Parts: sequence; C-alpha cells; structure tokens
Amino acid sequence: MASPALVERAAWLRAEIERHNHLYYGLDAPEISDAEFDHLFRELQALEAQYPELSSPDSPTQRVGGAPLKNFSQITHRVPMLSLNNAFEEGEVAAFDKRVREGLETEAVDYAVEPKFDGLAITLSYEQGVLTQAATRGDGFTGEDVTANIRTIKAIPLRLAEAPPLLEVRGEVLMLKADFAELNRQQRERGEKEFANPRNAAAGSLRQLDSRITATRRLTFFAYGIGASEGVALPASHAGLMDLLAALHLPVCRERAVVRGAEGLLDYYRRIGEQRPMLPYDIDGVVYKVNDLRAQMELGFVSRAPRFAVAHKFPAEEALTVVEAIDVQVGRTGALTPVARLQPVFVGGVTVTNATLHNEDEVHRKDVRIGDTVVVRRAGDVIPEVARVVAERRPMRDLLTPLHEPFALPTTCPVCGSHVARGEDEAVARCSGGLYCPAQRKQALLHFAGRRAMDIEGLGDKLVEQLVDLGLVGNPADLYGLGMDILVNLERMAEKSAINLLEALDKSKHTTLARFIFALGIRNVGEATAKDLARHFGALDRLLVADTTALLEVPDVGPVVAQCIVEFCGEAHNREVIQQLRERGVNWAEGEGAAPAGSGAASGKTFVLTGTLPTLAREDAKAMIEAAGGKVSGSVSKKTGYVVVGAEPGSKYEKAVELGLPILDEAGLRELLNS
Ligand code: 5U1
Repeated sequence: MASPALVERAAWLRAEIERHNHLYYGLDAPEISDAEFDHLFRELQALEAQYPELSSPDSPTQRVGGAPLKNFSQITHRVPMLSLNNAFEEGEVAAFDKRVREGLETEAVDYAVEPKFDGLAITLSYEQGVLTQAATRGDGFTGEDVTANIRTIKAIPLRLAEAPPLLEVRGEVLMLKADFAELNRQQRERGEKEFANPRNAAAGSLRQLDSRITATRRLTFFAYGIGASEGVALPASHAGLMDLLAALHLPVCRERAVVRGAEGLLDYYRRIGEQRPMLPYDIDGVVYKVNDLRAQMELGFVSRAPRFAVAHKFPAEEALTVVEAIDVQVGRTGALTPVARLQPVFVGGVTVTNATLHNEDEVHRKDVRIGDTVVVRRAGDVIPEVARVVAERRPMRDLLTPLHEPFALPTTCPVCGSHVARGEDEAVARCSGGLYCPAQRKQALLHFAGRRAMDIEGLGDKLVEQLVDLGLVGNPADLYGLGMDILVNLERMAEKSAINLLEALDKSKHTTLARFIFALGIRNVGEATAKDLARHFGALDRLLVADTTALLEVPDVGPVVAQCIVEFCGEAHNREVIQQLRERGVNWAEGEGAAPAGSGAASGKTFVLTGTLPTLAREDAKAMIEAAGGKVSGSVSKKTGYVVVGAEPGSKYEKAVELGLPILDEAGLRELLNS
C-alpha cells in the first residue's frame, strides 16, 4: 500500500509531466531537458509499477497505447459536428460578410479568423476534467471511438487544468510537416510504403486498431471550438473561447486573430497565404467565424453548415501531364462518367493517375483528346479534375489535323451493352440496364455495404467484383445467403477472412432505419435525407406507401427527391429485395433515433428560434424540441411549423409575421412540448 507521501508524489509527477508535455508539444517552449523529463517519467513509471493502485487512465504513462481493438465502436455526438461552407473567390467572401451583416442588422462585423488545418476533425470529451472519450467526425452525427489512439497524442491533455462537469473540445488532429518527413524517412529505411502527405499519414495513424502503432507516430492537435458543455462559464466571443481553451492547456494555434469586415478577412487570407510555406503544418485555406457567440446563435445554421462561418480555400494546385486514354465508368445509378487516364503526376500532395472529366458535355467543352497535354487540378480531398487542354501541345497528324478524334460517349453501356439514354434536362447519360448491369450491381452492393450504410466490414470492391462476376450475388439480399462453402472457394479468401466476413454480415443485420434507407441507394437520397425520412416516417412500411404529397412534408425533401422515392418504392423488384432482406434477418428498431411520426408533440415539425428566451438557453430549447420529435432550423420558410420568439428577435420574427406562421414564446413552447 502506497503511503500518503507517495500518493502525493505520484499526483505531483503526473501533473508535472503533463505540464512539461504542454510546454513542449503545445507551446513549443520546453523548460527542462529531455533527460530531465525522462527522469520524471521513469520515476512515475516505477512508482506505478510498484503500487498499481497509483495508476490511473489519465496518467501520462498510459500514453503508450494498449491491446489492439477488433473494431472501432460508434459514438453519437452530443452536439453534431458541422461542416463548413466553402468560398473560393473574393466575391464570395464579400457576399458572406454581406449576408452576416444583413442577418445581424449591423454595419460592421468582427470575425475570429484562423488557418484551416489539413487534418482530421476530432471531438474530445472531458468529464470532470478527465479525457474520457474521443471520436472522429464521421457523418457529423456519429463518429468512431478513437479514444485509445487519441490518448497517445502528447499535445492532448489527459486532464484539464480545471474540471468542469463536461466539456467537449472540437479540433483537428494533424501531423507536422517535419514529423511527416521523418516518418517517411523511417518508412523508406524499413522498405515500407511511404505516405502521400501529412494528412494521409495522420489519418492512417489515427485509424489504427493497434494504439501502440499510433503511439509511435508523432501527431498533434489544434482546438478550434467546443461541442456540449456543462458548468463552463462561456465567454462572449470565439476569441475568448480560444483563450479559455488555451488556459485549460489545450493547444490552440498562434496564427489566430480577430479582424473587422470583408477587408480584414481578405487581408488575413493574403497574410496567411504568404506564411503558408513557412508554417509547420499543412493548411488548405483559412476559416472565418463571427466573433460574437450570441450573434453566431442568432445567425444559426443552414442544412449542415453554420451561417456564421465560412472556409476560404486556397486555389487548387495544378500540374501538367498527358492523357493516355479516356475510359468510361458506370456508376451506381448507371451514370456514365468519362475518366482521363493520365501519366502519373504529383499534384496537391498526391500522385494522380486518373482525373474525372465529369460528363460528355464537359469533355466536349474542354475538347480533351487522347495524347493531349492537360492541366490537372486538385483541391484538398476533392477528386482531381482536368482543368484545360494545352492546345499548342496537341499531337498533330499534319498542320491542320489532330492525331486523335474528338471524344464520343458510347451509345451502349461499355459494361453490359444496354442502351445509353440521356434525359432532356440531364447533364449525364445513363446505362439503361439497371441491376442487370454488373457495374451498377457492383456499385449498388458496395454502397449497401458502405461504412455509413450497412457497415459490412471486409466487403470491398475486389470481393464484390468476384461475387457478381461469378453470379453468386445479384442483389443485397443474396449477401445474407452466403456461406462458408461459397466464400472459401473465392480467390484470396482464407478461412479466417471468410469467418470474419460472415460475422460482419451477421452484425450488420442489426441496423437503424436511417442506415437501411440510405443503404437502399435510392437516387438523390443521401445520408441526411435518409435520416430525415426515418425521423419523419418512423417505420419503413410508412415510407414504402408514402405518396408525393406525404413525402413533400418531410423537411428538405423537394419534388425531385420525392419522385425518386416514389419510383423506387413503386418497383416490385425493389420491394421484393426489401422483403428478402427482412426475411434474412435484417432488422432495426422502428422509430429509433427520433420520435416516430405522429408520436411526439413536435413530431415532424420544424421550429425556428429567434431572440433570447427568458430561461432556456438556445441549445436546451433545441434539445427539448428534438426530444419531442421536432427539428430546429436556422431559417424561416413556408414549411416552418413554429417560430419561437424571445427578447430582441431578429429579422426571422418579421418574416414569420409576414408569412403568417404560428409564433410561440417560451411558455407556449413548453406547453406545446408537454402536450
Ligand atoms: N480552423 C477551423 N477549422 N474548422 C472546421 N475552425 C473550424 N470550425 C469548424 C470546422 C468544421 O466548424 C465550426 C465553425 C462549427
């Protein structure tokens, strides 16, 4: 049993080691030598080895990683992790500032500005000051539990300088350029594959099931916001929030600033653009946020992005290369996409060998031909594209005749030979083969198995290719009929992999309605719409029989999406596959994730909040509405169910009056939700 003096010594060592970690990794200002640091660390290790009761998960000795996981479990974020809208041109920045000024009815706005880190978004949960959980962004609502890996990052405190009941910290994990160069040097030395860029290296390191490997990679972190919090006295501004996080020993970047108006934003953009090559980390733009936190709430959100912030991206990187061939790919919905096969070229941090040509009209507009020298462009993690042809370098038969003909899209599907059709107002031509077309079938199966759909681990493109080509799987329901006898006879399928796949298939049977709807691959029904549909209808059978009128009641569903859903559900063979999937055990809790349609008082209704409510914080009001099955939106439209008005409401109140929408005060809202 450790004496009180030793207990105290261990606590002091833990705090001291973490303080030096912060000085070294967070502030780049070490106070002691490496040898002195090692000395403290070894003393703590020895104490914990001798007295295991002194050990604790927030001890710095626990940063070495632990036993490998089988998979990452899913975590639902308490507050969704939003994405940012992008601006590329100065005009778009001016328009953003104008929208903000109009929304806030003010002359000039102060913005908190900072670099846009090229890393991975992460949320860290601190409960009573201790890091208890870390998750990736995922789809913004649900992410992966990467706590074990995050614990190995020395820049991230395991315990905060203060201990509020709850603080969720949002930020980006990245690898510094110097650490990336060193990692690749080691990879070369060991004869292992090098990473394309620091972002990929950071992502590869963070998605390790074995956190001991993550512990060998030098990752770092910058905080840029918070999610849920309890017992934290929040400052009035974003800049104040960053100072608060810094005071808690969370790393925040030094390049942050506060500027005024569009001019201030653009000055900052230019300044950071000049500093970019010298910065120790990769960035792909800068982020502007309205500095006043109340004003941020006032502006609210549109779809999945805040109205109070924007990412101003740096121009895409470009490089020259030669088109070796133009192939045509067939996608999940039959869309034919011309793809340029290129001589490999390094651009925007990766080697590019393919670039999309989008569609037939685009190829003609740019007149891309085989043999052409082209400018390839790549921005962030966007798919590389052919920007333009260098006309003077075109190979010629003679002075006037190009060596190669203009590109022509095939009139029959290159995969199944079915007729290719292009709708009157459509930019893309599609193979008419539907699920008869193996390409569409393969893509549909890959979509079905995807991480955000049924999440069938191990069902990758090579396996789907074999299953379809051998005629073993024709539709998603067939996947659940696969057995060991079939799987072990496939190429590159060892017994262990077959067992794992069968387990993954079994596990995927327990899903959610939203995932299942998304997995069906209905045209124009993305993940967000699938969630809206699940929330609204609560049960699949209600969705299957919904007509256009019923579908148009779903927030964010317009006539095009409604039509796609009606067509999909009207197809007998789609309903048959759904039936087979159910018979083979695919199941979900109906109404899961939200109140089933018609059950909650606010069910299916969209609420808009404006002004300050007497007792309820904006987030609390939102949580109450969502718990009753409603949705909160940042903007008023004809589809808005109720506008909840507090003191000093903004222009949303006037718009609500203009549209004759039902208006509630806080008491009215409470009454409605309790009814
Ligand atoms: N630097 C920075 N990156 N970033 C990304 N700030 C920042 N803020 C974000 C995101 C998605 O979102 C908040 C505005 C909610």
